[in-house]
Amino acid sequence: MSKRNPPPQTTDRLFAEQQPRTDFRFDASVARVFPDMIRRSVPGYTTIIPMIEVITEQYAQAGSHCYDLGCSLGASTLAMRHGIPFDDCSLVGVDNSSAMIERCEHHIALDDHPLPVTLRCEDILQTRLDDASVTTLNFTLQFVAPQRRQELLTRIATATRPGGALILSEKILFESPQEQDIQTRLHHEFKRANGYSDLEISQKRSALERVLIPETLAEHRTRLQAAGFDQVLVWYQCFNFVSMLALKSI
Ligand code: GEK
Repeated sequence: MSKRNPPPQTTDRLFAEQQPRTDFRFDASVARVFPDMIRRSVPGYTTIIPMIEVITEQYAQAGSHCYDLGCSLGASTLAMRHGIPFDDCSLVGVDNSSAMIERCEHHIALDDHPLPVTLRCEDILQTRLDDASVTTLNFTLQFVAPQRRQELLTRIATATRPGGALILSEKILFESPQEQDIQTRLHHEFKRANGYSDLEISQKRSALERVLIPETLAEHRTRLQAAGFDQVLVWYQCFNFVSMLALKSI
C-alpha cells in the first residue's frame, strides 16, 4: 500500500447531466467523489465526524474492540482511532463496497496514529462482532433493509460490554407532514447552497428512493431499546439528519 500516492478525489458531478433513473450504488465512481458528496449532501456531517472522536474517548474501554460499520473511506474510523485512549484496543472498519475499502486503506495508511486498524470488506449483517465498547453506524443503517435492522442492532447490543455505546447517525422522517415538508425543503436548500443544481438534487433523490429508507426517531428508539440498549439520546440534529447515542448500563 503506497503512502505517497493517495487516490485523487474530485468534485461530485455524478447527477449533473440528465440520465436514466437507476438505483444508487456505492461503486467506484461514488467512492472517487465520496468526501465531496457527503460533505455537500449531509447537513452536520463535518460536525459529527470530530464529535465521534470525543464520544469514542468517553466510552472506549481497555482491551475491547471498537467497530465502524459502513466505514466508507474511513472518516469515522479515523475519528474513532484518534479518540481511543488505550493502545490495547482493536479497531475494525467494515464496508461491503470494495471500491470504498480500497480507498479507505490509503486514507488509513496516510494517518500516522499508531493504533492498528483492520478493514473488512464484508456485509455488516454477517461480520463478526464481539467484546465491543464503541460501535459506530454513521449513516449506514439507513441502507440496510428495514426488516434486517432489528437483528443487526440486537447483535451489536449483545456484543457490547456494559458501559459501552453505539453512535447511530441517520436521515430521519417526521411524524408531522408539515414538519417533514419544512425539514426536507431546508435540506434541499442546504444542497443548493453547496452548489448542487435542481436537476442534481432531483436525480439523486430518485436514485436513493429505494435504497436509503429513513425512519422516525420513535422507530429508532423502540428498536434500540428492544435490542438491549438501556438509554437512547439524540446528541445532534441538523434538519432531517440526527445522531443518537445508545448506551448499555454498567
Ligand atoms: C462516514 N460512515 O464517512 N454492509 C457493509 N457496508 C454497507 C452495507 C452493508 N450491508 N450497506 C451499506 N454499506 C461513513 C459514511 S456511507 C453514508 C457511510 C452515505 C456501506 C456503503 O457501502 C457505504 O460505504 C456506507 O455504508 C454508507 O462517516 O453515503 O450517506
